[in-house]
Amino acid sequence: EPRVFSGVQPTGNLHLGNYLGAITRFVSLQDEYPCVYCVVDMHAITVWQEPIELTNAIRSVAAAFIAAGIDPKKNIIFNQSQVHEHAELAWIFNCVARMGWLNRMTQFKEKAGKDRENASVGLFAYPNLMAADILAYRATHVPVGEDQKQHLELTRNIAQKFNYDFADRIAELGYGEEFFPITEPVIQGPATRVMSLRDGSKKMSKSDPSDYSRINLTDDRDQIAQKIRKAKTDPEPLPEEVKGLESRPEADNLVGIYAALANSTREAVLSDFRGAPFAKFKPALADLAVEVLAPVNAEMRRLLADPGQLDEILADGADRAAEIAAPVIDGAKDIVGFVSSR
Ligand code: AQP
Repeated sequence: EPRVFSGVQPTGNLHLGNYLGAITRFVSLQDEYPCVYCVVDMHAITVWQEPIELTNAIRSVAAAFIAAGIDPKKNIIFNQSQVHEHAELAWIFNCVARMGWLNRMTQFKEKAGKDRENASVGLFAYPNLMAADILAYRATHVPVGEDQKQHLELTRNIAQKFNYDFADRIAELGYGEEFFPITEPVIQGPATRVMSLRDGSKKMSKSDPSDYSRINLTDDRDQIAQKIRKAKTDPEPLPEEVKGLESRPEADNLVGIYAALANSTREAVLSDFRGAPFAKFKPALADLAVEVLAPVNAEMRRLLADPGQLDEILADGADRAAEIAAPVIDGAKDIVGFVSSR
């Protein structure tokens, strides 16, 4: 039975990469599948978060989900730490996943940097918690940006190893051949990897020290226009065909952003602009970005003005999420051989 799950970390300002690579994809899947979208606050604390900022960021991600068009009645929007099943399943997965698998995770290497001895244990085990998030709902499809591909591969490996290690028990208890599905990543659209506006070789990221590297969902019209005007480019005009974007990372990035904002493709954008110079393309991109983001921004502000209502939406979502996750985690505990108290 198909189900979509994905999460976003409440770790600072959401940016255009999060929006185009993930959140707009969440919206487009909601008519096709039952969807569960999570504010992954337990992931956030794998690196230090000021408590008050974390609280605000949690509500801000929930507001962004709703402002972007996710319907919290039709789907589930909730906060990871409110559904304890995630942590329980993550512990079981800590005991399924191998050190060698996690040692290969490039995100840990990037985030831990040179001072690995000082990284939190949570940052290292992060992908196991992510596997638990997904598999607690037996999710079959996970929309993410390109950067999460390796973690999803790990989720598949964990599901496979669990299904294999406990195969006899899974069959004996009547679950058939596999208890956890082998989840498919959904990495689609023209903006699966939005790059920094200052450096076409780095992804747009919340933690980049330069605010000019990214467009935040909270930026106003002037900030958006100024950041696009200052975005790094080469001196050539736009090519007429997609082939001409090869080895021009900054141009490719801006055209990809335009295509995603316009719900179009790189091909169509290039054919519309017919080799225009950046002096013409950038203002058009800025106008489009403002046109798309301004209503999202306004709706986020409106929602954030009533935190009590957002908290209610999250609490309701958590109740509905737990209804799905609880029997799955009970099943997993039974399979492992724990004695049930119920
Ligand atoms: N630049 C990006 N382009 C496309 N998709 C992106 N995503 C993140 N950056 C880009 C996708 O957004 C979703 C939520 O991401 P996250 O906040 O959970 O984690 P992250 O990837 O660690 O985000 P950041 O902004 O890059 O934060 P830092 O700076 O802390 O590393 C995911 O689906 C992700 O793929």
